[in-house]
Amino acid sequence: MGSNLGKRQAALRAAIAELGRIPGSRVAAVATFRETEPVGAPAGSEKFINSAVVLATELEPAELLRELLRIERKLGRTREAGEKNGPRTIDLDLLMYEDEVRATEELTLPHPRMHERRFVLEPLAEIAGEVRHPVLGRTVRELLESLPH
Ligand code: PH2
Ligand code: MG
Ligand code: MG
Repeated sequence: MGSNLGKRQAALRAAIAELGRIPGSRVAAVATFRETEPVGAPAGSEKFINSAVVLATELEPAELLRELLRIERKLGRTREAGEKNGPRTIDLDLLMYEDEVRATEELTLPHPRMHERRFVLEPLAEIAGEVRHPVLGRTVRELLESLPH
């Protein structure tokens, strides 16, 4: 999860509360909030606050994704046409779902860029360091340790 627009910490806290209200779901772990430099975002973008959560859920991946998009909208996320990586009040990305591997138009699992992003791997390692990436065959901790410095 990330935010680089408006009240960033409040947006993350509100998102965590909403995640816990998804039917059949429970927030099992929350990583420390970290301020991070924007990666691949338009020049002059504000810093992000990033975190990650482990969600225990009975929902299927596609159902869960719909809930994440609903929460993004509820918390004021807008998507400007043609504006890739524009500033966002809240971004909720589904990184991994058990050992699920898929690439459909609506959802790619694991998240295709998670293994190259420190702002993802650092919080994730804190709460799910021993979870193994089902395509790369390495744990989150190993992926973090192999990032270039
Ligand atoms: N999200 C992006 C693009 N760049 N940079 C940081 N630091 N944190 C993010 O969450 C982030 C980003 C696309 O979603
Ligand atoms: Mg994202
Ligand atoms: Mg997103």
